[in-house]
Amino acid sequence: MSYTVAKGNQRVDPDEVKVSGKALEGVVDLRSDTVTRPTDEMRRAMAAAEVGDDVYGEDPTVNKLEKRAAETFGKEAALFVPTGCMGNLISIKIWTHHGNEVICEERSHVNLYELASMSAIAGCMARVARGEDGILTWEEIKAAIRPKIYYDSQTALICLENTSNMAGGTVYPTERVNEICDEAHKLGLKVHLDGARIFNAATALGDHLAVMTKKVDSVMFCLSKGLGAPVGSMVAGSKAFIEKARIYRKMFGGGMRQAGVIAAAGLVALEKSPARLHVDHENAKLLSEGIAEIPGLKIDPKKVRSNIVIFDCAGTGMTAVELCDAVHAHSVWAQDTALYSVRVVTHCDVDRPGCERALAVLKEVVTKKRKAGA
Ligand code: TLP
Repeated sequence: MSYTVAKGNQRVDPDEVKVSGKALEGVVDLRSDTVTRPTDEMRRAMAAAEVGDDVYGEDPTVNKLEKRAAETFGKEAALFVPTGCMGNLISIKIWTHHGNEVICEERSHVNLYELASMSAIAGCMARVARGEDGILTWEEIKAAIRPKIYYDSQTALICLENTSNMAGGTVYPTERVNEICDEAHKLGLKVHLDGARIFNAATALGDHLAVMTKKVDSVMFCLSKGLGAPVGSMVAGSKAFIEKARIYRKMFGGGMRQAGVIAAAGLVALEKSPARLHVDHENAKLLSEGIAEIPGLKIDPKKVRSNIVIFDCAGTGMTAVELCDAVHAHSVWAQDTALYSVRVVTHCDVDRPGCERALAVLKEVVTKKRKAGA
């Protein structure tokens, strides 16, 4: 049997486009905010990074990044991990035992895109709940909690995702997160936050990260998404949690050595990138408003609050893969996320003219198809 990555990811042929050191020349790559290239400042910081062996705790740049991350989130400690998936898995492993259940939203990354690692490695079952626009209420979570019957698998953890990626970058109000944490804690349950894009949520809410995440037991966030770093994510929580996280990171093969080289870019991302995220949100708004005006495409721009735009293309006569292929021919890259669902994500390597071009191409492709079908 052979495996493949998603059709959208396969479209990239490295020889197809010239790489200019930053974005791909002539391409508007809206597949994800994971595609960004490090800025010149990041590259300079990487070249100049002081390093040491981080498995011995001796990499000064990693130590600095971990300290800054903990401070930013008002947590006791933080740990640099290679990926968001590993950060989530480490957290799930710490808060659960084999045979436990983890409550998460149906469309959440831990449920759909982490290779069932919570089952395969942590030994847990995902218990999914459906929240309007990906945002769960305490009532919806409560309904999924298992009664304390000895032959029932037991709920141990609630995993929230902010922003909710596959619901279109929607944002948890901080009061909602606090209510969920308070109620969960009363029942002895832990709350982990997949905050891959928590900086986007903070920008949308105008809230402080430490306030937004005060009550969660652990938080994972990505340096390599909207913040633009080439590699890396962080987990943050209590000292005791991070001590365990360090052990599981090593167990999962993620103990890195002179990781200061990548942590240096992470530090630049952490300090510099949050201030420009509103630009990505404005561009996403522009895209969503333009898309809503194209006959055959459906989206409610009012729901677009951050850098992710997911729209329905069923009315075009094309599947999402066909639509993505058609725009790709015009150097606009988008990601199919379901049969008739397409995702475009804004980030620091796509500017407003790029988004305007993407809209013009979408319009042209859809209009052509509709005329051909008429
Ligand atoms: N998301 C990627 C894909 O895997 C879908 C993307 O392009 O959006 N949590 C959330 C909410 C995420 O969106 C992602 C990646 C992760 C965790 C995992 O991060 P990495 O890729 O660093 O393991």
